[in-house]
Amino acid sequence: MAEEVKLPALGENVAAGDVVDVKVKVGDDVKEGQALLEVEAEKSTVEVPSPLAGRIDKVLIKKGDKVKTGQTLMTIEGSNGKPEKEAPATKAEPVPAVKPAAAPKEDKPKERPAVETPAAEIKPAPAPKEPKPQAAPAAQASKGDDAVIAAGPATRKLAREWGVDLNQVPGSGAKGRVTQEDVKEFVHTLASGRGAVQAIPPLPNFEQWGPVEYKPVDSIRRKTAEQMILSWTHVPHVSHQDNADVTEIEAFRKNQENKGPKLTVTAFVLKACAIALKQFPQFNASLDLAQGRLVLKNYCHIGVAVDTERGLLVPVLRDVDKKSVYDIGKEMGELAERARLKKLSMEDMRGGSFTISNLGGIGGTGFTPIINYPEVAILGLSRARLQPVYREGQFVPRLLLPLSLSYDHRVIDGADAARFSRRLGEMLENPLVMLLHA
Ligand code: CAO
Repeated sequence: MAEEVKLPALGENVAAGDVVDVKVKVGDDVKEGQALLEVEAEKSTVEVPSPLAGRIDKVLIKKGDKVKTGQTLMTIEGSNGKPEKEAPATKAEPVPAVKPAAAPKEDKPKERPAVETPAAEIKPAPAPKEPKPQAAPAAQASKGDDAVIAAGPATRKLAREWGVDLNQVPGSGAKGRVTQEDVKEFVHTLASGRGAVQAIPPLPNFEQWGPVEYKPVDSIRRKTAEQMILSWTHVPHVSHQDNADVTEIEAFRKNQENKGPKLTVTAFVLKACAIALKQFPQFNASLDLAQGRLVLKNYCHIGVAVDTERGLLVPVLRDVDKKSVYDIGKEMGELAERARLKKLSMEDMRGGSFTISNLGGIGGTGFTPIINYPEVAILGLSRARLQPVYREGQFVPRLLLPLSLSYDHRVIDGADAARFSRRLGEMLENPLVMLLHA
């Protein structure tokens, strides 16, 4: 009898994804573990491997389809007409692990060294290690960490459009299922209490003013939009601007060229941030209003915004405080490359406690980055420029790097933001100071 291949759990609270590639067709012989299709969810692409060796009997999905966890994707006739590996008696439904999809060959720059596939496979729905995002004070406490939110597609669509995290919505349906009415009620409560969320009015028909084109919003853009709405509607942002004199760092960086791994200004800023975050722990925190506490993190995992063809991705560098500038530079280069080659796993993008967004390689004099909720601060960098600086009675040319620090004003006061930025500036101006810290 043919064996059904079902969509395994893609990650915590990830109930569905988009099929971006189907790698087999009916009649194809496949080996156990061979990639059958690629599914994109939560900004990462994962391969669904074949659970057995055999011949493809039916393909029930196509590129572009939305698929849910547990949905039958295809059926396979096992070698000799039966599954090669019997499922253990206790296991009712075999759910294979999924792993990050390999990059398409044509995307791979010819002269770059091969990038290793991450060794660790994504196991179905690992136990969550970080708290759920907290709602505004008007909202009730969120559901248990393990809860996969039960809600229909129309409810999910409504929640997405209104920027509502379904984790936060108390469900009134059977077994706690969240209904459209629950989402509306939730928004109403928030809006009447704090005016934090407002329904977006429907768009006019633009065709009445001229020709238009329609481009589907892909899952990465959708996820980015959801995250931005969540942060922008719940967090009172302030952006503080400063400059850091990176003349010495730039001279050192140029001097080090071809003597070791490539160093960019971002690697030095990451190191400086790791030191400053220890000195200003409220910047390395999350606000838990429901529990009435600030969660101060004793680890330093910094996300770095990476601009890719598919949109913004934010892989996370772990334990930046424990690494040298060389190691940080090397690791950041590898993560950015994996982001651009579609090789990041969901785990690579989780658990950050602070974020850096460097637009300086492109240009600009300053901007107001949006905090990567549930973090409380983000540092934006713009293009470092040679500028005349008045020193000891004369103007001298110095390379000034604009720093734009956005912070959650519920947690961080303006004076602390100014101190934090100045501390960064001092370390970048005099990088030897960084040697004094682990
Ligand atoms: N000012 C001046 N020069 C800068 C700079 C800055 N702020 N940032 C980088 N540079 C320089 C680098 O030092 C490097 O110079 P050399 O070629 O002389 O060595 C060059 O620009 C290219 O750097 P890079 O961009 O390849 O590497 P990076 O480590 O500085 O940055 C990364 C890595 C991933 C941050 C960057 O490639 C990137 O994707 N930036 C965009 C982030 C983004 O989209 N943010 C917006 C998020 S919100 O929509």
